[in-house]
Amino acid sequence: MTTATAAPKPWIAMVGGFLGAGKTTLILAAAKEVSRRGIRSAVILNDQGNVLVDTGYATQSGMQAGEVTGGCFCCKLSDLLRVMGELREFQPDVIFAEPVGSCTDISATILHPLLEYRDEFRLAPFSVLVDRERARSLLADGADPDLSFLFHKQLEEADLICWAKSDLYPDCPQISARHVRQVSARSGQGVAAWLDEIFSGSLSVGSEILDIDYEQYARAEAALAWLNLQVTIEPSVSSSPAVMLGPLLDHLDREFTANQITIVHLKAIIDSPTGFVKAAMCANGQEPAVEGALDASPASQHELLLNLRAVGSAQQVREIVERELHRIDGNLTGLHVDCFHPAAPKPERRMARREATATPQTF
Ligand SMILES: Nc1nc2c(ncn2[C@@H]2O[C@H](COP(=O)(O)OP(=O)(O)OP(=O)(O)O)[C@@H](O)[C@H]2O)c(=O)[nH]1
Ligand SMILES: [Mg+2]
Repeated sequence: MTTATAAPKPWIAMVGGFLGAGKTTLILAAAKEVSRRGIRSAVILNDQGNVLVDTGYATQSGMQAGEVTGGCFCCKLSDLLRVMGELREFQPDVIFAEPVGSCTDISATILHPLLEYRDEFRLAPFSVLVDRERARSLLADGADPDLSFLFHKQLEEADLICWAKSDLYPDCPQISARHVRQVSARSGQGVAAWLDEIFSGSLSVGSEILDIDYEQYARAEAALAWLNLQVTIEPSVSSSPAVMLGPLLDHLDREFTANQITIVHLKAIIDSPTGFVKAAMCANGQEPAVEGALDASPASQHELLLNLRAVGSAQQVREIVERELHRIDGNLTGLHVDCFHPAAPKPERRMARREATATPQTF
């Protein structure tokens, strides 16, 4: 790993949680909060494919971003270490890292291996974000067994559970976990206190190592269809980014619902010379959450990135997305679509024994 700078050891803060839990949004809110304190931060995004909406969003938001693509952090640990080293060139005090939202066993395959690099990095406790509505559906009887398995495993290995989106859900259900708090990236509630806690040295890192059946884990991840898409759109009539994106998401939602494909997280970012717009939905029929330049002027060219995670057939998902894209009145160029069911996770390393886990140093 690169040790080119004489800067103090940066913190590595892993922020996990299920697809759509609010990881990227919280990291961006946390970056603003630490910046107010004069602390520099960077982020590492991660995905099974390439062409990441999250990286586009983080970069548009002014954050120094690196990414590990083509597999989760655990299967790409050497890539994660390389990107952590590369980001040190920018002398961040904190590097937030967001594992793939369907990924688990992070304590054994990422945190404990990273603890061996404590001469170069300080590791913060592992925060796992939980969306209350997702928890309600995945903890209920009759929940999708694959998604429920992943969700339970993620909760089990958290050093700290954060009930996310507290602006929407002020109450959080009782769960048996040692450390729990509430945050809202949207209102800012709890973000500063969360940061204070993870950098206080008061919580252990990698306190739980999972007992996990990798065959079941592989089956659960493979139940998801994964689509990452990039395209340049030149509409016949100049249009604002919001006008380009809104109808596309509406049509996709309608078609997925008609074909019994369950949206787990559909997110898109459209970048135009007049501004960018990001939109996301975490369920069929949900009003998309939209951010960015909603009032941007019409433009003649737009770069679209779209990432979809859904329960259904990858082949069918690809057909629907390509069909809806081609309904747009205009020219499409540079279309690149990756669509697959995630391969079985094969971690580069797995440490089944617990290391010493205290984090004694603070800022
Ligand atoms: N109201 C509200 N919405 C939020 C908050 N945080 C995130 N969201 C919304 O939740 C959706 C998912 O947020 P992301 O930050 O993309 O979630 P993620 O966990 O990074 O998702 P993946 O990377 O796909 O796993 C987006 O529509 C966000 O705008 C919050 O604090 N309050
Ligand atoms: Mg994200």
